Amino acid sequence: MEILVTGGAGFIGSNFVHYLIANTDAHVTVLDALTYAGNQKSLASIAPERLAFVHGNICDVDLVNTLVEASDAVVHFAAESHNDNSLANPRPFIDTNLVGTYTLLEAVRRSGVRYHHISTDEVYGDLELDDPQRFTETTPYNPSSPYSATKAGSDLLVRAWVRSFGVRATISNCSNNYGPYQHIEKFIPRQITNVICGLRPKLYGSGQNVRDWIHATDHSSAVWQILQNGRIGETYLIGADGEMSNRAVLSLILTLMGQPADAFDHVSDRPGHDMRYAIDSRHLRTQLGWAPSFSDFQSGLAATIEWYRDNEDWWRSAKQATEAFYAARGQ
Ligand code: NAD
Ligand code: TDX
Repeated sequence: MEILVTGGAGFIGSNFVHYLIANTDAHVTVLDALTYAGNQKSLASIAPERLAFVHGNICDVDLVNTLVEASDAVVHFAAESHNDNSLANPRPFIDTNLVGTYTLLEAVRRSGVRYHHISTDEVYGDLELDDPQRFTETTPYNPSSPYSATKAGSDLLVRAWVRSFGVRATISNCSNNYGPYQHIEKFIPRQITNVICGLRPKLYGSGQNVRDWIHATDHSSAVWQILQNGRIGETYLIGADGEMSNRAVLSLILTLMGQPADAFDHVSDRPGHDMRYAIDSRHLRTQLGWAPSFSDFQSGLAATIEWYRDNEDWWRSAKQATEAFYAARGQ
């Protein structure tokens, strides 16, 4: 099987490629523009006979058509993925998340190739801390940020291309991922690398905000399950019952790294900051028999901390620019 993975040099895309190499016989082609968020080192350990790397943009119609026609399936991870960047400059989010997805949809429409679309729980907006509800496949879309609005728009394009043109597509909306190869702009690796660098971790606002954490390997196994056995046209929510407040996650990082649990700074809150995400993944679990394998967040987090300690050459060159971006925003 020939699988085209867009965004395979990014955080979750590279974890998915490693999952495919370890658990299937598939040959993988990665299409990645190597933006600030892409890192080819994340794929360096993979044997060249299993992986082809194409440096290119998902908005490049001719390139996308050629690569899609040569594939049995497309799994689309490529995106501008960071909420804070979308607040500073939304334009790349329109181009990549909307026009890029449109370009891929037109290619699979022409060729009939199977397509899986990677999306986020943020399309549903947020929940109150005490709301007994969690997001399900029928929760109305209500995105808050330019990032989540473009992801919501891309999901709706997929649904329209399935209904109007018979494209063979599935969609998954996953909660917050953690694990190796995550860019240090994101919450968990930012705080881990701050501690390693002797900088104080930074908590937005009160830190009561809740995220629903899942290991990137569990996200990958769910996507592989959906690609093989998911029903065309369906949406699957992926989550591992990992709700935790940002403050609790940060205290755990500090404790695991031998620091006092309160050795962090409160900084300006994110404008429009979503309060809580929570996923009800029963549809995926009952229909496709999927279950996560990382059930202990503390040990998964400890392994992630070790990975950033052991792989300083992977992230060090991005640290100064990342912190300069946040410093200019008072964060
Ligand atoms: P990331 O920012 O780490 O990686 C994105 C990758 O896409 C990078 O390698 C980048 O170079 C590439 N890319 C960006 N624009 C491109 C373009 N125009 N053409 C080709 N390649 C391009 O992102 P991530 O955190 O790995 O997220 C991957 C996907 O998963 C996204 O679609 C995101 O919305 C979704 N998602 C992420 C999370 C999370 O917690 N990180 C949760 C749910 C869903
Ligand atoms: O320094 C920080 N301090 C802080 O308190 C950073 C970078 C973040 N935060 C907070 C904001 C969020 O409540 O931590 C939480 C997580 O922040 P991010 O890592 O930026 O993730 P989030 O905004 O929740 O979005 C993530 O999950 C859904 C991914 O970045 C998205 O791509 C995905 O769709």
